[in-house]
Order: sequence, then C-alpha cells, then structure tokens
Amino acid sequence: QDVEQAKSTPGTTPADLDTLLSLNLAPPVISVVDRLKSGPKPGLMAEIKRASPSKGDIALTANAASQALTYALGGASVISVLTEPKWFKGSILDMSLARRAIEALPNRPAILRKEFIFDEYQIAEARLHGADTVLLIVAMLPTPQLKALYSYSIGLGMEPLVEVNNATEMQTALDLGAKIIGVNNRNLHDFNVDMGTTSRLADMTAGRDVILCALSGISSSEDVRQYIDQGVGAVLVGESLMRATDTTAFIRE
Ligand code: IGP
Repeated sequence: QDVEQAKSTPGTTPADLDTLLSLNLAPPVISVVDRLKSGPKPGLMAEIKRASPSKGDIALTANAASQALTYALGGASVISVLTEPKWFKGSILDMSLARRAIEALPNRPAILRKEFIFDEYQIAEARLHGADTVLLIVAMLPTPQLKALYSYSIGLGMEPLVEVNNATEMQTALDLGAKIIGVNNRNLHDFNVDMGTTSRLADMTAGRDVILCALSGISSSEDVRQYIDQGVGAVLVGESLMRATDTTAFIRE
C-alpha cells in the first residue's frame, strides 16, 4: 500500500526513480560479495533493528548513524538496516543515515536494505538511498516474481541476500543462481528460532560458489564457532548487538 502510494506521488513515480538512476544520481555501489570474500571470516552482518514483531521494542531510540559507525569500526562487513516502519519501526532515513555515517571510511561495510520486498520500486528506492544490496525472501515471492526482482537488483549492481527457511526454498535460491544465501533460523510464521536450521541446510551449498549466511538468534561467540565448522561464511546479528552495552567488546568476543 505504501509502495502504491509512493509510486503515484509526483517526484517518486517509477519513471522518476528510473530517471534518477540513469542520471547516476545514486550513491556509488560496492559489491557485497567482494566485501564478504575479502573481509574477516565469518563475515559479520550487523543489523540496525529498533523493534520486531516477536520481541517488541528493542532499542527504539537508537541513532542509526552512530550505530552504523560503531558496527563499521567493530569490523562488520555488512550493515543491515531494517527500513520497515510498522513492525520494525525502521525507515529509509535510518538507512541513508547509516550509509552517510560510514561513507568516508576506507573499505566501508556494504549497506543492506532489510525490508519485505515485493516490487522493483523498493529496489530502485533502496539503491537511490545508498543501499549496496537488498533482501529477497523466497517464502513470500512466487518464483517468477523472485526471478524478476533478483535480475532487477543484479542490473543495479546489487547481488541480493536471498533468504530461505527450508530445503525446498534453498533449492529455489540455488536454481536462481543466488551467490549470497541466508538461512533464517527464525520461522517467519510462528517466530520460533531453531539454530539448527542453518546447520541442516549447509550441505546443500557445499562446493558451490555461494556464501552461506546464518540469520537470527545468534547471541554468543559459541554460536558463531559452531557455524564456522559447518561452512557458514557470514552471520547476521540484530537483537544481541542492539542490546549490547559495549557493542565493540561484544563483536570482538
Ligand atoms: C536478525 P536477530 O535474532 O539477531 O535479531 O535476527 C535477523 O535475522 C532478522 O531481523 C531477520 C528479518 C528477516 C527481519 C531475518 N530475516 C526478514 C525482517 C524480515
């Protein structure tokens, strides 16, 4: 609904966004694949998350700019920013602020727009506001639509993070040619977290040119260590980082 509204607002119609993109008015894009491949292993995808439907308010008044800077200086390869307003209390402004805060750093982290994406419009909007990539959730997209959104994102220089939750979805992501596949340990229907979800699907990516990412529920160095042994290339952490009193120390540990 918000997307439909935006699409019909003068200045932000799809044609307007196309014009801005074709005039190269979007901030420069960096490759998330390169960032993850050249950075520390496993890569850290640190998330800016004010609230969530399963946990309620987490860090409502967090400052997106300073949070992003803390993550970047702590060594994150990717900064994920929830832009969804209703359940996660995020905004596209949070994402642009995060980007601007880290812009000048050498080897800056890549910026990920974390959103329920179902329309090319949201991908164009993400790129124009400084995203280096976007999230695509297999469970919410019919395969033809998933393919179209995937290609559109690639066309803008952004290799998407493709999220899966079971073997069927993993196969869809592999067939798509996705290079960054995230297994969500949290079931989006009942919010249950099962850390073994990533472990069980890890074999399917073995020997392929895929960066396997573990998403959700990660709260300790022990969790991370287990995943490394299973071939996990990156971990995405939100809540624990937002709640940490000393974020830098927490990342180091
Ligand atoms: C982060 P956690 O448990 O570290 O806060 O989880 C992340 O995995 C979660 O925010 C997430 C998400 C999503 C949010 C994963 N997939 C899809 C919104 C939409």
